[in-house]
Amino acid sequence: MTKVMNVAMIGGGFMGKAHAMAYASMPMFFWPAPAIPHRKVVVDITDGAAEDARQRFGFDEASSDWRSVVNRPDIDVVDICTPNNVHAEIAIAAAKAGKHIICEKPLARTVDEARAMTEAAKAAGIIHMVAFNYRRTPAVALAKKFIDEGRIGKILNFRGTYLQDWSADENGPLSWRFQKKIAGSGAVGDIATHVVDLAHYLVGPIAEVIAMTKTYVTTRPLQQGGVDKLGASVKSAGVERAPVDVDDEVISMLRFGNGAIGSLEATRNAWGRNNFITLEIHGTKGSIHFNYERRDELQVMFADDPADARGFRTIYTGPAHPYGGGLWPIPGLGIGYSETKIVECFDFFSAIASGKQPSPNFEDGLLTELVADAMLRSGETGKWETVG
Ligand code: SOE
Repeated sequence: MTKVMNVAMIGGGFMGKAHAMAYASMPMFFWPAPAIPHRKVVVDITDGAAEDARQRFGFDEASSDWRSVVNRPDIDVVDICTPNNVHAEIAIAAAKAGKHIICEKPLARTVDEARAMTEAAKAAGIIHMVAFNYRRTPAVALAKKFIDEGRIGKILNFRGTYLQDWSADENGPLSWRFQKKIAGSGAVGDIATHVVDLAHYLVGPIAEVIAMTKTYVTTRPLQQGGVDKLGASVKSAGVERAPVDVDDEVISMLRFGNGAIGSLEATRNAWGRNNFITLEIHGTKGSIHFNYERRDELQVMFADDPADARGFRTIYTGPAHPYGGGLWPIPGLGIGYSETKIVECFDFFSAIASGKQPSPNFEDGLLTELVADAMLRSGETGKWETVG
């Protein structure tokens, strides 16, 4: 009999939707499943919001008191889908209560918080994971396989971008993502960290950065009705505006510990770019290119191909590729954001079943936070900053 594990999900917003969907779907894709996640309790900030989330996302119970929920003996897993400002408090309490934890990215607002969470998780001996889901795209995992097999050779250069446009409208409301006390930082913490995580996964640890950060829109209309709408324009006339105190954009050069060099750009103000995560990696034996907006494809060039056939080839991921056994049976049927979350859920419960930490775990999340911190420092000093 496959083990059933009770999940308490804290936060019933956008990420709550993604995680609840993954809990329901994971065993349908990956069977036999490493465990069956049972949607036991969902927590939100009011009883009404929690009850809404319970009905919508299929949980047994609703609560507005995360503290009592994380201490319940019948809860096996705590899932943190809240804004960043409460990640540390919830994770530390859940670790002390001996629960396995999956936490949305970025791990925390600051290095100090990320370090405290990592220490608590390690001391408790629980399984911990940070939800950097883009590693879970089969084409990205295939890139990792080619790199690990040496088929690209020694990696020389990494170029990564994450471009979106949901904050390009200056009348988009002041979501918590524009407030340092809640988010920690702007594009750096929210989306550059995804690219840092991918760079760490594919290339290795980043050792030094030099970065420019920029805030284009310095005030925004206050959110109406407390709803966290991403990018939805509000009528600015008569709506009180408040300061934005985080970065809109970061451009950084990177030095990796293994000698590779690279660059990273992240912005949420690039009109026309929706979820434009691109990676290009050049090695001594070939190159790799990936664009999340064409996420079923990996572009690969092998330099030892005959001269008359040399060039990028397009591989459509399917059953022959990572996670292919669980996902769809024919290449080209296509995956979406949901599947990356289903794979993430599979990897998390596989880690619990095997007792081996998954990656990225809180230690990896802390390393990413250290890079983000170095970028923010460099944005101030204009100098190369060491990570750590
Ligand atoms: C907003 O930039 C956002 O929701 C990020 O917070 C997510 O991590 C990203 O996957 C999609 O965009």
